[in-house]
Amino acid sequence: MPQRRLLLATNNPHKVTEMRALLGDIPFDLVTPQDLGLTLEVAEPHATYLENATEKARSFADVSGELALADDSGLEIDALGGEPGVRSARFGAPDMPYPDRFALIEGRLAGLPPAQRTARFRCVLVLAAPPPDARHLHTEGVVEGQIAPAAHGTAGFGYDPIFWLPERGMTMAELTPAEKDAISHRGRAARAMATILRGWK
Ligand code: ITT
Repeated sequence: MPQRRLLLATNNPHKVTEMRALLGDIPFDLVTPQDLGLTLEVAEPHATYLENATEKARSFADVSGELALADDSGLEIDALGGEPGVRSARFGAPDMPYPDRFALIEGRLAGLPPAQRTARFRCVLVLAAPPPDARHLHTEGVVEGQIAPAAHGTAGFGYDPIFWLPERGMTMAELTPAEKDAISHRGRAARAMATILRGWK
């Protein structure tokens, strides 16, 4: 019997790679917007991950008629009052290269000791059913760390090279993909979502 489909409601290829690994054993065929020939840019005007992720999941489910899973995530730096937060993908300028963003952040944290460089990655996943079923639900995951003064590592994406994991003595970008998945914000949110999807009727 063909499996049901789950649309990964994202235009970020790094998220797709991580979600494929994290949701590999659920009873759904994972498809991307590209697989469906779908081009959809959803504005993310809201102040919370949950509102933005709900908007993305709902929009993709409505347009495609598929069960859709959206991810809204970001880096929260305590000394910057939680910035860049929901604006992580646009911090500095929408297309600013990450090394420039790292410099911007370090410019604002310069001189702070490690104890005042605390930060976390947060991920909110929203699952939205296609019409006429209007159900949606969410899971959330967090990983705590610090902002490293300089970038290290080449794995992962986004802010991973400056996200220092004190208990590992390395940045998120120095972990293998499997090691990142085991501890990451997305890994935590995805494992909770996988449990829900295994029981989804
Ligand atoms: P979609 O909206 O299409 O899913 P996006 O990249 O615009 O893609 P977000 O608005 O949720 O998604 O922004 C998330 C940003 O947070 C992402 O672009 C990175 O800058 C940062 N981020 C999220 N998860 C991360 C991770 O695992 N490692 C490093 N940076 C991450």
